Amino acid sequence: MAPMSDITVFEHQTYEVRFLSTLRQINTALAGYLSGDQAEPIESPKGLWEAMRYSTLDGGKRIRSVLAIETCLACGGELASVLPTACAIELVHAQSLIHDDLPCMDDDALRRGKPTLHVAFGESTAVLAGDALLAMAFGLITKHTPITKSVSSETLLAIISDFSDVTSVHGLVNGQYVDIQYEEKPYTAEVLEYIHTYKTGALFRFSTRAGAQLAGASPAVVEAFTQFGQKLGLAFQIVDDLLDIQATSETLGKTAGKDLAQQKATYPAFFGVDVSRQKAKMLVQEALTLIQSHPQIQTVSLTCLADYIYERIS
Ligand code: GRG
Repeated sequence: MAPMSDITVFEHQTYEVRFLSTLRQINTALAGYLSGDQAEPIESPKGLWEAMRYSTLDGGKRIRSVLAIETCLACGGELASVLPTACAIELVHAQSLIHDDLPCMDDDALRRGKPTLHVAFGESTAVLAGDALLAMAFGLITKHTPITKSVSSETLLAIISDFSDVTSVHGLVNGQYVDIQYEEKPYTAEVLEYIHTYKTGALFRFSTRAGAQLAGASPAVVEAFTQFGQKLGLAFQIVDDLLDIQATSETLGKTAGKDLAQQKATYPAFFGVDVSRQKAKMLVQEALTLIQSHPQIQTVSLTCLADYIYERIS
């Protein structure tokens, strides 16, 4: 598929190499943070750490954490400032997937191309590993973010406060709750947007907002990135819904066709495939317009990521 924006194929290839390197840095940092039992082999609960690593390392597109990092860099910030928050985002994302897959939620047996955590380690370990990842995420931000000229303690407090909203009843939990309430029930376009704004949009919104805050960006730029993440998150979810009906379980690494089977509120079920794709495209374009109006932002890498969100096939 040709890039949606005016970014050249060469620029796309150049940035893909850079994103792979960013992804490796995220994975290395995550592996370090999750090596706790290796420091204290006797006292530490080995099985729990193994479960946390099983679901967090070795897989995942890392789109939210890469977005956080690229936003920070695009605003003139430094990798060291944003890396702990980027990893915290991945821990929360992993936790949300573990709990989403549980029998009492979406009841899935396949995630990231391997058995889900409760299938591999048992249900109680899966619940506890998720709990541990969620709480640990907050610690990563407070313990590992260096305080610098552009990142003050006040900035960190604001980020932690946002993170609390995103991971609670003001964010993912709310989206998941409403999503489950509407299974097999009639819903409106407003309900659909509400579910995905919270369930998926909230973590994308946090990722780009925090990325800008950690670069010491102005309030206007932080606000632009807040909306940017929100729109990209919604576009990501629409494409996710489309892939659920158009791709195979093998390509996705998770069970395809699940939304239809569980009669979930999805964009293609409500609007059809073509309108859904148009909506995703429009959201990506609107997101890019928001940041293009700030000349101090380096938009090329983010434009490539936005293109990827619309064009991805897995
Ligand atoms: C306490 C934070 C918290 C959450 C608990 C279970 C739950 C409430 C929320 C579930 C939210 C959820 C599963 C949203 C789905 C979002 C989504 C599109 C996931 C797929 O993301 P990808 O494709 O996955 O980025 P990879 O595997 O690539 O990382």
